[in-house]
Amino acid sequence: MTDIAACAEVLESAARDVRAVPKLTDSEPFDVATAYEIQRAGIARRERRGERRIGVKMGFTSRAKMIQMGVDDVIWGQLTDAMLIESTLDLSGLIHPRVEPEIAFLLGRDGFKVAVGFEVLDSRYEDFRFTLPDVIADNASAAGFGFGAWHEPRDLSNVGLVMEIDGRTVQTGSSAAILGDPVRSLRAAVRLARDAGTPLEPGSIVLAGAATAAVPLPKDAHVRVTGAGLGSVEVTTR
Ligand code: OOG
Repeated sequence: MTDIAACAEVLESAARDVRAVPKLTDSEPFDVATAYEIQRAGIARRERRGERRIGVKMGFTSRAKMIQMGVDDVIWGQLTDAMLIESTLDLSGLIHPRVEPEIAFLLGRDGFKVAVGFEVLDSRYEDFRFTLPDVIADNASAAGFGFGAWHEPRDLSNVGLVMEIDGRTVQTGSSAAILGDPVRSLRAAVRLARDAGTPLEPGSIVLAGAATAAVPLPKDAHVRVTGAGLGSVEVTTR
C-alpha cells in the first residue's frame, strides 16, 4: 500500500526546500488513481495553510508537450490563489522553472471568457523527469500562472501564439495544438472536476494546456505571450 500522506509530504518538502527529489515511483510504483490521491493530499495540505483552490490546469493536451515529456495521456492538476502571478516572479523559491504559453478560461454562470496565459512549471523531481503517475502526484508540475485581459468567446480553433523572452521569440504555436481546439480541454476539465466531486464554480479558471513545449525560465527576464486577437500577458522574473 502506498503511503499517500508520506508521498505528499516528500513533494511538499522538495518544493519548500527548493531541492528536487528522485521520482516517487523509483521507490514504489503506484497507479494513476493513487497518484490523484497523492495530488489531493498535497492540495489539502495547501488548503490547511490557507490557500484557496481557484481552478484547474490541464496537462499534456498537446502533442508538443507529450513528446517533450515522454508521456501520452491527458492529466489535470489544481490551481490555488498562491500560484497566481501578477507581474513579477521571484525565482529563488523554484527548483528549475519552465514557462509555456497557454489559453486560459474564466467560467461564468452560463458561459466563459477567454484570455491568453502562461504557466510556470517546476517539477519537484530531479532533472524534470517522471512517469505519468509521478507527474500527477506532483500536481502536474504546477508552480504558477498568469493571464491577460478576458475576452468574449470566439473561434479558438486556430489562434496564433507567440512566446518571447527579452524580445526574442522562443516558441510559436497555434491553439489548434490543444486537442484540436482548447474548448475541448475546457469541457474535459469541467467533466473531470464534476466526476471528482469538486465541480468548478463560476469564477474558476481553467488552463487548457500548453500549445508548445516549455522553455527554461531564466532570472531577470521579461516574458511575453501574445495570442492573435487576445492581446498579451507579461511577467518579469528576478
Ligand atoms: C507537466 C505539465 C504539463 C501542459 O501544459 O501540458 C502541462 C510538465 O510538463 O512538467 O502543464
